[in-house]
Amino acid sequence: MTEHYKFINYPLPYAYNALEPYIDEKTMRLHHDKHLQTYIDNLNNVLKDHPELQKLSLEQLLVNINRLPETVQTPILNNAGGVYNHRFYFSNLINSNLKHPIGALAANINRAFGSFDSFQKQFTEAGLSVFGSGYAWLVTDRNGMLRIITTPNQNTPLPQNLCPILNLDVWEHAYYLKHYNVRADYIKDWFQVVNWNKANKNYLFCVGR
Ligand code: MN3
Repeated sequence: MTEHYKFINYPLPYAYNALEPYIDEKTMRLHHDKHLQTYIDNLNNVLKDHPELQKLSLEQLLVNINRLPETVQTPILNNAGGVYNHRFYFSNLINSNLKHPIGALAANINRAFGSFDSFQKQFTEAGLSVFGSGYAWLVTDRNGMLRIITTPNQNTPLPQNLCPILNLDVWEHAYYLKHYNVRADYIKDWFQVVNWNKANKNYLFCVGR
């Protein structure tokens, strides 16, 4: 994808109510149309005054974050990160009957974490361990090994050369309307709407890169 400035907010690849009853329509509307839109608008505003950065993709901005002009590092980290993380989150959700990993990803989750059950426990713990706002991620490292990590705020795994397979948004805006303050309930429901087909494709991309 060679998308660069000026970024736009693509529609969700499913209806706002498609993830009901696990993630509610109102949350999806606000999350996509307000929260993600704000990150897009703010990113465009930062880039407006930096023509030298306008040809860079989101990934290029984020991988090279420490080499950007110092004054734009934080706003680009927060806002390009906000766009990247939300697009990734939304694109890995679906309401289907497939509730577990498939293919090469399934085999390697078993290898790395013992079983899908054990993976779910460890991933849930990671999501619960994020203090304040951030994400839990399933990534591959530079050796292609699966790892669970967390990132604060809108940081991404990209500068650490980690390749994302799944991310779980644990900012309160992702769940507060339906699950109130009970992040564990949201994580349980999120597992019902993970797009494991897409996750397996992400995995194959990551180990082939
Ligand atoms: Mn969010």
